[in-house]
Amino acid sequence: MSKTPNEKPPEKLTGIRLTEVPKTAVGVKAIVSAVTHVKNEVGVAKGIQLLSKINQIDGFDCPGCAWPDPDEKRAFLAEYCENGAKAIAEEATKNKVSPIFFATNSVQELSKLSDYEIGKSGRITHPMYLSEGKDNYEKISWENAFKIIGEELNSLDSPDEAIFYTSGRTSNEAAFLYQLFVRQFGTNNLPDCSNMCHESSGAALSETLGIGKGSVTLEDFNHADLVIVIGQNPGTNHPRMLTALSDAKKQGGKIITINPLPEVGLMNYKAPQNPLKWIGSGQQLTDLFLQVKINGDVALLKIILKLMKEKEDDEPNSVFNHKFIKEKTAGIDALLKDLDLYSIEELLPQTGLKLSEIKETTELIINNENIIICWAMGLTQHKNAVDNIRELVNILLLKGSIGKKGAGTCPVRGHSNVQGDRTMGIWERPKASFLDSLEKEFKFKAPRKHGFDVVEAIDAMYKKKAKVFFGMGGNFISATPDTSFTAKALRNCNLTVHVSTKLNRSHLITGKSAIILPCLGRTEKDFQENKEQFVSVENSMGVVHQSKGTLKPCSKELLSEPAIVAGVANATLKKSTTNWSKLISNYDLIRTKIEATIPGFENYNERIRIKGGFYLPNNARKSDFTPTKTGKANFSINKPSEIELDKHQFMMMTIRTHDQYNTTIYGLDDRYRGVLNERRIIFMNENDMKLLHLKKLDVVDITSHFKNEKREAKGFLAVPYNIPKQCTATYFPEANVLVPLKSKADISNTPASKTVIITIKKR
Ligand SMILES: Nc1nc2c(c(=O)[nH]1)N[C@H]1C(S)=C(S)[C@@H](COP(=O)(O)OP(=O)(O)OC[C@H]3O[C@@H](n4cnc5c(=O)[nH]c(N)nc54)[C@H](O)[C@@H]3O)O[C@H]1N2
Ligand SMILES: Nc1nc2c(c(=O)[nH]1)N[C@H]1C(S)=C(S)[C@@H](COP(=O)(O)OP(=O)(O)OC[C@H]3O[C@@H](n4cnc5c(=O)[nH]c(N)nc54)[C@H](O)[C@@H]3O)O[C@H]1N2
Ligand SMILES: [Mo]
Repeated sequence: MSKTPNEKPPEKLTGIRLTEVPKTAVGVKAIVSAVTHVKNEVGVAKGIQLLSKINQIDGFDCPGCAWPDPDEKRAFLAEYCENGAKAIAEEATKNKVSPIFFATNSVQELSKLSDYEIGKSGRITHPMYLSEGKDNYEKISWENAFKIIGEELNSLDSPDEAIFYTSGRTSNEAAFLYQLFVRQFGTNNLPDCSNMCHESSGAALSETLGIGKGSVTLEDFNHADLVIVIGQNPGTNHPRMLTALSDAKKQGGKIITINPLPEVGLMNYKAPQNPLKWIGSGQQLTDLFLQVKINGDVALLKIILKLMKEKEDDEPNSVFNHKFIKEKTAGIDALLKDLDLYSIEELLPQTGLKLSEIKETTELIINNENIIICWAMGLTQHKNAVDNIRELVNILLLKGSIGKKGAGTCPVRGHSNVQGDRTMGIWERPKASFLDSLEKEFKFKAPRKHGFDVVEAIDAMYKKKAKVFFGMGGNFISATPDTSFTAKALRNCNLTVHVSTKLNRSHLITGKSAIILPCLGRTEKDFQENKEQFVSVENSMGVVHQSKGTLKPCSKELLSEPAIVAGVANATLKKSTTNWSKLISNYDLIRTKIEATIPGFENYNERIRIKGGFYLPNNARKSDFTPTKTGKANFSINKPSEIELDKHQFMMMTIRTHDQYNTTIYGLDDRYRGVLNERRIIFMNENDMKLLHLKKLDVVDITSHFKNEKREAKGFLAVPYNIPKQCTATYFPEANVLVPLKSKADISNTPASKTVIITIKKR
């Protein structure tokens, strides 16, 4: 290839406009924005057809977030949101990336575009091959594509030299087949987007409560006295959660929000389902807002725990639920002893808060019985991320606020089937019992050695210990940290393969050769042997339900994800005892196999046909903590952040705008934060800007510091914002070049994308 393609997004600015930060979320503007996106991408008629089927019982699961659907009532407008509409518009777009497109645009040329421009090119219509030394992808038959993949995989010295990544949109059926193929091939190298997402939640919850998933159901929000939303921006990322919060408030519940930013969606909300309420001032959601400093959460939660303990010491039985603690938990003495090691004075500066605010919060926790705690990436992407979540569990356990109506844990998942993929065995560290059942059912020897997670996979490719990268969805180069390092890692591979719907940067940063396998999206009809199929997915609350596309596929050449797995398996596995072609002829056959190997899927084919699906078993929901090591719910001892910034340094979190889905950029606006038509910005505290002699919209270069390493990102506009001192925010994925690969969470290995230490220099 003549020149190396760019792994970094271009530095060019797009013409920023700043507006007032809006006072309310959703309302008319959200509807207008949704309809405009749908109209522009797919057209009016098809758009209406699509919107009427999102999250309906006979429709498809929204490819947006994993927030659950109500078990019973589903109104036409109720079950989609602005960002869900954008997600489907993006998938159902009229724009096509055809063989002619690839013939006229070299990989190098395409890599000069922004992620926004690359994505807007559209849906990939044919399998494509970039052979060694070529500048352009060329059309290839499915048969030849599978053959090349099979030969490359079989030429490896060991199956552990291949990496099989998964993004969280893959259906249960496809995920199950995929992990089965990978294990029959002989490796557990199954990293997934979870490793960068809720892995910290899984680790903390399994250890403390014996299940890596949340415990609440949607109905619990109607019975909660107090909902705490910490490290999460539902107004943008899980808009339908605002309805649940609003319902909680209607029943008299209170809401506490803990976030470095006053995210507008949590502050004030106008329900999209109720046009009568679009006009007027909306509903105040948050009762108490704690504007915590980035990574100040453990310090804050420790102060709360200390205040709870003080009150309990003063007035026994006024705070702790002793009956629950005695019967259900282990480790309280160690926790209480550890709390004495910290002083409030010492912890307070890390939070950036006033003690009076924390006292008010503690009062609400003390005086309410049923507490739900919701969180997302604001807690999971730090060095002490697992501590963050375990500390939340400590609070719930002291109150006995779990395993009963209106109370419990609510880690709000990202991708629409990321939780289901894990249930199906997409995990680099599978349980022995899971492998035992696979072996029994499929009569093969499953590999037992744990595989690579995302960070380890990048390192292995960098060190040439792994030579083939296979991505089941996702956009590995743009989603992972340390963009330049990861690019080198991918370029070291002999072959990179992506199963994708839309063009993205990962198709351009390739191994010696590369293949794109275009697949059907959620919104499209899937026929196998002339019979229409449906798939199933699991939402954030453990409900497994159907999803069935309604549109004609955007190209005749597309295959479904299960069919692609079967194709690769047939071309790779010489002696498989599994009849891959038969399994994909009718997805009921795959579901029968899932039922035979994974607990909780009894009568899968029958129950998946029941309206709304079924709940998977959840021990924590039933107040049963026997699966933990002690057989009880475990209190834990956690550490506040150890990061100390020097005077010139800032903490940077990388967050999502209102106009993107991870690396898929819908548009260039962040309407809820008053930033239009620009993504290369850095939100800063006004006083910090003064100290650096920065004026609004000055251009700055950012350097991140980790151990002795430095990383640079150039050309960002400084935007004064309501954010705590020494805290800053930039957008993901533009700022990923600054996130060091080795800066990651203890235990879960999740990249610390919310605690990047930076310095800022004016141009
Ligand atoms: N429209 C849309 N929907 C999405 C996505 C999308 O990109 N677009 N992505 C999906 C995915 S995969 C995921 S994982 C989720 C992500 O959903 P979120 O976790 O809500 O997404 P982020 O933008 O990363 O926002 C993190 C929030 O945490 C806050 N925060 C950051 N650091 C800290 C901290 O140290 N402490 C506290 N208390 N708060 C902090 C930030 O200010 C921000 O409000 O959304 C899913 N849904
Ligand atoms: N700095 C920073 N980095 C982060 C984060 C952060 O907050 N900050 N968040 C992290 C998180 S929470 C996550 S989950 C990861 C996300 O990481 P990924 O899941 O890898 O990234 P996505 O952007 O969601 O993937 C988008 C691509 O998926 C493909 N796609 C879409 N739908 C389908 C489908 O139905 N099937 C198939 N096969 N392909 C499809 C399209 O080609 C699209 O370009 O990023 C992580 N990276
Ligand atoms: Mo995520």
